[in-house]
Amino acid sequence: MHRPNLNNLPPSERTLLASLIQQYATPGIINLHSNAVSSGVHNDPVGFLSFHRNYIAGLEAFLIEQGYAQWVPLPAWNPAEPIPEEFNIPNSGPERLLNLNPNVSFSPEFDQENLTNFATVEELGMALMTRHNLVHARIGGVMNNLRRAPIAPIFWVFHSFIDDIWWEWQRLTVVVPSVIGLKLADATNILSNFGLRTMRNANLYTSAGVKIKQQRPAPLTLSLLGSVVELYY
Ligand SMILES: [Cu+2]
Repeated sequence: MHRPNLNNLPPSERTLLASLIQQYATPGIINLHSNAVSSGVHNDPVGFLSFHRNYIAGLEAFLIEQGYAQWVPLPAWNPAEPIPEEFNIPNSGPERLLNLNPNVSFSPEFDQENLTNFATVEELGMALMTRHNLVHARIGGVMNNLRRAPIAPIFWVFHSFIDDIWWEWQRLTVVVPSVIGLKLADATNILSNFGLRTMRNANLYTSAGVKIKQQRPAPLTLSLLGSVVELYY
């Protein structure tokens, strides 16, 4: 796993992170997810993965903006472990989380050494969705309400965990298509079909085509008509 484990953070940091997530999760942000539910994202294995990756990226951008780059990439909560008390939100009212120990393991099927048994992203996404649904159902409360679930901070770090599995699968399997010489917009389109996206970063320039760097979130850098992009899994 490449995202830090939420349960390894000191409680005071978890408290702060949970409150920042709540600040970010305004009604407009909740609606983005609710609209995605309406358009069927949770029945489409690829849409499921890519929608939530972008959704988390919005929070990560907010954290950077607020001066908390240390939580980017967003920490991940493994649902084989209990929800930490600082993430027991909401803890009262009709939407309160009902079960802090859903006890759902993603092992061994989603362990690194078994990930390549998923031949396609559709297969992986389908298997992840099923297991993911069980976690939502077992936590209950607002987490069992697809349209409102992102009001719970645990939603975000749980999806961070799912995304990390996809990221790892991509790292092991995805062949990055050549986009050298294309305009940034065209390259971005092609790459998005592979679940990859471009980002500007002038510090990681390489003119030698695709280069994989061992850092999270594993940027691949290439030269596109003189502009520099990073490809993030
Ligand atoms: Cu979910």
